[in-house]
Amino acid sequence: MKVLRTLVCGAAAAIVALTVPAAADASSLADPNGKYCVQDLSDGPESCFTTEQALNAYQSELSLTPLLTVFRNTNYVGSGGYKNYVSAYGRIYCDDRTDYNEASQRYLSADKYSNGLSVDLSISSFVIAPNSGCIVTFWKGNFSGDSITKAFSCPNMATCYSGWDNKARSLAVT
Ligand SMILES: [Ca+2]
Repeated sequence: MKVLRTLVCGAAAAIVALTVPAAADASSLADPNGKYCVQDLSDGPESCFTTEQALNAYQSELSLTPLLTVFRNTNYVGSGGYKNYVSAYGRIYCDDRTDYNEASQRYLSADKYSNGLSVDLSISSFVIAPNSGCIVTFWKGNFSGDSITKAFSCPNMATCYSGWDNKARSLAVT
């Protein structure tokens, strides 16, 4: 019923405004209590949705392809919890500059996976968007302490980088 109601509202809005930005429909499905979230900006707003389908629709309509997806489990198992990070500049790639963060989070304790669990001290695998040119840096502190900077996806933080499984507390995509 919720979907039906939203569609009806969207149709009514289209009649009144005649032109409705494509993103408006997907954005209208946003639910602050939803567990399927995407972080839009550096320490900025995130958009959450009740269903994975709604999150995907939102990202699709905004042309937002996650530059980085982190997983609570190894081998990119989404059912164990995942979180997407998209470009703060609305891009699907990273340029050569490394002094601008395309996406970042100083306090991963503020971020939740799709299943509601905290991202802090729990990342076990991650995917960097293929051909995006992005690199990711993880820190063991809040933009402080030991760090690693990587350009390729990793299915198992324990074997890719010794001592880094469940250790990241902040990250930046550049
Ligand atoms: Ca983990």
